[in-house]
Amino acid sequence: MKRALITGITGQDGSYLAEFLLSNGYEVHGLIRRSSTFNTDRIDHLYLDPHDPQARLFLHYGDLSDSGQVTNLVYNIQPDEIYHLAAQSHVRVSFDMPEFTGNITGLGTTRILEAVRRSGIRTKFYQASSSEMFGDAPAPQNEITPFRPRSPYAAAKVYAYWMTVNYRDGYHMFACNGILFNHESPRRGETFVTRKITRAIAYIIAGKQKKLYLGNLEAKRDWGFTPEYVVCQWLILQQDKPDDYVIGTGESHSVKEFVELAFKYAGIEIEWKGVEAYQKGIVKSLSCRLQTLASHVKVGDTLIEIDPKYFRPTEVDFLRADIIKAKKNLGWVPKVTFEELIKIMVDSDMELIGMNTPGEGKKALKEKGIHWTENKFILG
Ligand code: NAP
Ligand code: G4F
Repeated sequence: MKRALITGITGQDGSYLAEFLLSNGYEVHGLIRRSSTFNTDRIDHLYLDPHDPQARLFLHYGDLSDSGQVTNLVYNIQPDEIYHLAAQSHVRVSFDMPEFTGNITGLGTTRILEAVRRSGIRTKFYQASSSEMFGDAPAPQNEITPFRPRSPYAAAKVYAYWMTVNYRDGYHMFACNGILFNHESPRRGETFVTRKITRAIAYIIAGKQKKLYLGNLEAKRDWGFTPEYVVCQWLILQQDKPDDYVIGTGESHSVKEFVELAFKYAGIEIEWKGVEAYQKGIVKSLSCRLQTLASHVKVGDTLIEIDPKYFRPTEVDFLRADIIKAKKNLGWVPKVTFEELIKIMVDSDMELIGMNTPGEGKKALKEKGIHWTENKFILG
């Protein structure tokens, strides 16, 4: 039985990766932070009491700022594979907390790499690198595109990227970077833009929220479906040689397009009025289904407004992945489209607050052989 250590197991990616590795026979160890409230919602469905002979998921307290504990864990667990996903991962927050972000998102990687080196174990190491590192480098971006980071988060990730490369070259470690473009899912954190939008739609329809306040609507991202991306994280460590890979869909869409399609799927057609960066999203028309489901929403209502507090001092305008290398070496191609991703997320957020959904998200997944039951995705 292979043994994996996942840092960031309570996060979006960590939870899907744990699910994937467990379903492939791994023993999985996860690093979690002590918190005064439970922070294991995303993995509770995977957890068994450690006394249970069937238990293959084990959680350990630790923090990326604590090199002693990180080293102990790496040495004691002796994992075959380490997936280092933990980070202060929010770009906007990194402008408010640049030093903390450098410590956790940047130095955190060095602490794990050093723990591996000092404990002398042979393990494969995956670093969760990010398309944010490309910053304002022209799209499409691939493995040889120069990094031009535009935030403290991106700068910290560039540092961690190069530390990973240096430990691979200097100490012959099987250390790899997965340079992942944005990936989303029903388990995405609620303050990232996609989930903020799909959750707001459900709340607006349920009468629990009046408006959605956003920042820059023009930024373009290459958005994919997370359960497919964690398979790449695993594939990267299954290759004969350690290497770095760009993972994305090759398609890019603006935040505005995401808003329009998500509202439309829920039955609300949006039109934009007002000056460029401060446009308002107004209800142009409502589907029959919605007129019955949400009689409090009316044509002419303003549902979306811009709040400048969500603007960033420096923005990344346009990300689009060139995934030729991943296709060739990993044999990986994403199946879930942008429109399907939106439907999956809207369905899920509506379901979460007990509403009937249009249901097309689930249908699309089924057609692609991805089964979505009881909060789990099983990739065919
Ligand atoms: P996420 O949902 O924000 O999860 C972050 C994880 O890191 C959580 O488990 C969090 O624990 C943990 N963490 C944060 N600070 C920590 C600390 N000081 N010590 C230990 N654990 C800590 O992020 P994600 O979307 O799953 O992304 C996973 C990784 O991929 C991150 O490194 C992110 O930067 C990178 N990435 C993400 C994307 C994307 O589109 N999602 C794209 C490229 C790269 P708590 O639950 O206790 O907060
Ligand atoms: O959803 P976002 O916060 O994601 P961002 O900044 O692209 O970062 C995510 O993807 C990276 C990969 O490229 C990861 F490395 C990182 O960890 C994280 O997962 O913002 C997307 C875009 C930005 O251009 C932002 O300015 O949406 C724009 N935006 C507009 N209004 C907003 C909002 N972003 C957020 N979070 N909230 C808004 O209200």
